[in-house]
Amino acid sequence: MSTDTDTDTNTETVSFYGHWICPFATRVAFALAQRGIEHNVVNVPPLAVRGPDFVLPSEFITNSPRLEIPMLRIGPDYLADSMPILEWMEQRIAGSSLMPSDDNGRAEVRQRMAQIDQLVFRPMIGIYYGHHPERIAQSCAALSAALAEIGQWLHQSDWLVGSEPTLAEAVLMPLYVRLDGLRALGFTDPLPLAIEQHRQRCTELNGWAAVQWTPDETTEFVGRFTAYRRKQNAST
Ligand SMILES: N[C@@H](CCC(=O)N[C@@H](CS)C(=O)NCC(=O)O)C(=O)O
Repeated sequence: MSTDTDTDTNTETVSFYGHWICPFATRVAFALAQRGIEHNVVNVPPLAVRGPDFVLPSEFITNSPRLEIPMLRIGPDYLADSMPILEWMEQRIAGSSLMPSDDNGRAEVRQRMAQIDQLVFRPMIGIYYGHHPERIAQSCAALSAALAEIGQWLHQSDWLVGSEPTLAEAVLMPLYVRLDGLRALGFTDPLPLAIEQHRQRCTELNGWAAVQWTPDETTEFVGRFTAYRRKQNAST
């Protein structure tokens, strides 16, 4: 893995604005922990989870153009949006990189990140925001097809790109974090063996401990979306 960076700003304060329930925030939380980057955590619940008295931090309002988590501060600078944040962390914070040192390897990681984002996130979110059984079944089928394709990548290596975990693992991690919740919400297909083995390996990484859900968090996630489905179905 590369230790090349444009500038060494490891002495700068890093603050992470996120929330456990947000899959995009999980990507950044994982990368911070996996890389061992010291940081402050500022909990910013998404709108649907926010209590009525919650006040958004002023610097979040100023620096997250869509008012979305995750947002990261490095020294005086801020950035929102998970994929650009992951890249920015690589440029701004030296050491323990999650990118290969060669251009081809980096290009492959970026390609895999984009593929995971496109293939996995839409059906994954479609499962828990789905309320019509047919749409939920379609999302489950699309997620299984995505995992079958990603499973192929793992036939050459233990990791999604090359011989070590990379930012591609950071992008996929939210699936593994909420898998039990997805199961409870109707995703019953077995994981391809290569994906199950990859999931197991990921749970042994340092970053996993920072993002894994407690049983209570899984229960809260399932309860929220069960109630959401009930409400949607009652109004249609
Ligand atoms: N493309 C963004 C999406 C981020 C996003 O959708 N965040 C949600 C929470 S999971 C959010 O903050 N929504 C605004 C809100 O709920 O207040 C990324 O990859 O970071």
